[in-house]
Amino acid sequence: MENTLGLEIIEVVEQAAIASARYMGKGDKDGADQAAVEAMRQRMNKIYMRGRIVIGEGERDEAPMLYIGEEVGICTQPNAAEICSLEELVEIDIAVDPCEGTNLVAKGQNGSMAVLAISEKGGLFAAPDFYMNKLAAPPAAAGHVDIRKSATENIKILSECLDRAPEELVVVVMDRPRHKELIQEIRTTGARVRLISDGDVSAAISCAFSGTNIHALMGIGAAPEGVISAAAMRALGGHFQGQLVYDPAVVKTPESEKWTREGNIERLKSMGITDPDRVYNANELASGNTVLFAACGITPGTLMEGVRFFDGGCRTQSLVISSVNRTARFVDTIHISSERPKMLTLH
Ligand code: VTB
Repeated sequence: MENTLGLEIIEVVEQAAIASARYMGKGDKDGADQAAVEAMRQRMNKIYMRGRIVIGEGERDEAPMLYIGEEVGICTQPNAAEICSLEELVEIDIAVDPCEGTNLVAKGQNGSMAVLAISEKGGLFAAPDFYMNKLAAPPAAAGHVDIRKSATENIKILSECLDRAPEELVVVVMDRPRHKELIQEIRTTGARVRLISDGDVSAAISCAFSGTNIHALMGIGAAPEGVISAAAMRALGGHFQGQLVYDPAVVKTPESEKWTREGNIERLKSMGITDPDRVYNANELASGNTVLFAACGITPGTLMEGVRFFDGGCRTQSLVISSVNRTARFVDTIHISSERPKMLTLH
């Protein structure tokens, strides 16, 4: 599964990123998202596989493409039996976020990417559309920091594990009113805070790499993005924990106001989640034997370059991570779209 798919999924995220990058800076976040979704779906449906979307653009009735439960890949098409030896094929679960950071693309800001994670059936936690409290940290701190501890305690542990003073640590937090106290607490320890408007997948994964100047991600983002981050962090050996947020008082949005705390606990129960307070780690969120992760920068980020167009083509940078091979592969690609481009860009 990993070798062939590993190559194909690079193209899936590349195509989504290129399509979305056309919308960069246009102030049209829905356009940026839709372009990524269409391109991702089109390329995915050319792969020789039997895939099913477990994290996608929403429920079937609210998303025309890449909805949860949608079957993707050549071997799910009506004439599949003629092309594919179905009984030999491993069924695959796929989590997608074709345009992670639609606002970033719309505003031409850094940090957006096309991203997906793949595993065998049942290998990815089918996260409900809830918020999730997250903690990501470098491999050296994995298993030492703990989301149940305070930010102050975790920064002390991080400082010991990385052998750095708190002043030399940078914690990424989403710039939201819900994080006012968290931000204050982190600053009090001496650590520095990098506030982001969107895109916590990139921030979480950046914790695993030195040179990004990101040492932790703390705070609340969306649960589906948490699963995708966990898929990468599991293979990288980084720390990732997530805890679902079911109390509407914690994150106030027009949607969350429709629900009560008890109502949310019931909703989770109906999805098979009986302990709403459970803390999930990376291995539980991405538990499959084989977990693959692929991302391609739309706008530039801490991990990857964005899409760079030139006359006759473009250049992309992607990251493919495999839990089996334990590889994090940065892939640089030139896409040639004209018969005779003026020149190919080297960087
Ligand atoms: C979160 C975060 C994502 O959107 O989902 C955020 O996980 C939305 O948060 O990375 P709010 O509802 O608080 O605005 C992203 O930033 C981009 O999809």
